[in-house]
Amino acid sequence: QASPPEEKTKTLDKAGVLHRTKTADKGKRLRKKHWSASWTVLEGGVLTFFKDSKTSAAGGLRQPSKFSTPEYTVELRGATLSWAPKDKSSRKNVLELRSRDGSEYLIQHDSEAIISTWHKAIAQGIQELSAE
Ligand code: I3P
Repeated sequence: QASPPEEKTKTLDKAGVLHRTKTADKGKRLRKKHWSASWTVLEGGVLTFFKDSKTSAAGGLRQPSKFSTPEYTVELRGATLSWAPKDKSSRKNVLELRSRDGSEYLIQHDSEAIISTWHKAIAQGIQELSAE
């Protein structure tokens, strides 16, 4: 099946492996945190967490959905991003992303440099969508 035309003009903003966990689903707080390392792609105003870092990274940067399954997709329009307060996690370098529909994700990387580039890219994505 051919991709819709808008798929082809999307620009890939960023991709890499991050630790993430979902903490709320449409306003409902989830009881348990399950951190996992996942292939993560920021593209066209959407942040996609793939199921498993090994299998999805093998699919390559472009069109990873052909090779692996997205686990969560977060529409950045109307989302907010901030550094997570200390009580949200014992980990360092944790970002908290809240989608407009009330789902929440923690995003983490041990490298401050790497998490900072994600912070910048996601914040920029959110800002660009709000400016439209
Ligand atoms: C949780 C697990 C998480 C941890 C969480 C624990 O235990 O260790 O990694 O979150 O802390 O409850 P379990 O595996 O038994 O579910 P962080 O790594 O983000 O600190 P929390 O209870 O303070 O959220």
